[in-house]
Amino acid sequence: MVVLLVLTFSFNSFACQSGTVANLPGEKTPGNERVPIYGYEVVRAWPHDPDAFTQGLVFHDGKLLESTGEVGRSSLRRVELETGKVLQKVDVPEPYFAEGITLLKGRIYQLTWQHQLGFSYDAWTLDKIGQFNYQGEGWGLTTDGQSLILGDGTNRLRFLDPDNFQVRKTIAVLDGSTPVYEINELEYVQGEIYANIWHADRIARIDPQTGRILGWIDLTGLLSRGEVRDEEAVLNGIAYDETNGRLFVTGKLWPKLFEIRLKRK
Ligand SMILES: [Ca+2]
Repeated sequence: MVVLLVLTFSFNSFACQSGTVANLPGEKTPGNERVPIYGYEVVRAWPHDPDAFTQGLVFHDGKLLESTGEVGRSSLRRVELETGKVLQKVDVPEPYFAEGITLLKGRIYQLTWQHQLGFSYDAWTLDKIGQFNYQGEGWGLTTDGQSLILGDGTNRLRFLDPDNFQVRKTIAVLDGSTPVYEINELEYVQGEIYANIWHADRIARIDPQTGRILGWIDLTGLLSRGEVRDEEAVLNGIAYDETNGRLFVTGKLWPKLFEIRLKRK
């Protein structure tokens, strides 16, 4: 009984610290449940620009849209899946460090890391059509078709109204009762949010309603040792081809991009 009270108390305290959190404390006893772990099999591997510091990845109309980071090297690109060839590129000027992207209603939204400024583009031409502000850092971005879902490197995901960028709701991502920090690139996949975790070989599967971790995808060994040297060349970049149910993953400065299929471990 005491343990239960302590757990409930800490869970509630956490939710309060995070502002308006949509999680429902007490709905389930947090903590002791083991979430499923998934492995993978590689369906196909394709070339990927090894100079692309991947921060955002989206599949659209048979091509990939990719956002690359680092000051002076940031960009938005349209990339041919099969060859990795950059078909179109818009440079993001200094001092901005580009981060996550998503596509909603014909517009691409792109975050920047620390400038609290995002850019929007026409998805067909990549013409820049606007900019917007948000609080805190910008890391990953995706959409459920209604809101922009923004990660800031903590365990919070904020749902923004794409018309005025006001926060509609915030969820705290928890694995049982443990906050999952440094949530990076995001992808909305069949009613779940898939998320890279910075410097981890794992993708989190997150319930968009509660923030609860529904499963982990273990991608250990996807890229062979020695294929990248940079310490920051970590797994980052998830895209989903909704029409054909294909899941793509890559990493920062990775020479390859993979289509993978999940296997329950
Ligand atoms: Ca993505």
